[in-house]
Amino acid sequence: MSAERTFIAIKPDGVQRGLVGEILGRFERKGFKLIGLKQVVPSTQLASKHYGVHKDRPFFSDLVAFITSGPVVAMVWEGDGVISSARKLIGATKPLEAEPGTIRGDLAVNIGRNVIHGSDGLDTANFEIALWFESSELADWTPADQIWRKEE
Ligand code: IDP
Ligand code: MG
Repeated sequence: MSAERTFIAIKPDGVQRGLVGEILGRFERKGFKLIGLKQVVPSTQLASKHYGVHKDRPFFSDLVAFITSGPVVAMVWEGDGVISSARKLIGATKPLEAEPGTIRGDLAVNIGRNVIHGSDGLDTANFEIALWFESSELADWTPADQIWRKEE
């Protein structure tokens, strides 16, 4: 059985503000394993599918327009409990309510420019990974320090 994986994306504001290394480094330093990484300007079709759950919300068209406005850094990270842990690293949706120490708490102020996306559950993670990545773009590998990364 393969370990848990999640889909993480640095949104166009994070890329434009030069925060890619800062954000990527937090996941790396935490001890999660990088499985896939690419920069892509998403199509409207891709963005609409990705945010399909929000299609009836008033901010949907702005959200899709924003996410397709420039490069997004799309990633897959793997590790024990990575889905919920990544959500904790990211922080609350509203950056002004996100705890200091979280990515949004430290790096953002605006809900429409909250720098990063992370899958909110197992089904969402599987859906989003398959939506953004071909399986050939995902690398299964064993870090040399794997023993130090296990939960117990
Ligand atoms: P999440 O990114 O923390 O999972 P969701 O509720 O899934 O938050 O919303 C997806 C994205 O839509 C948010 O990250 C944010 O950029 C945007 N969004 C959510 N609620 C609002 C809002 O009330 N106004 C504007 N944008 C919003
Ligand atoms: Mg969400």
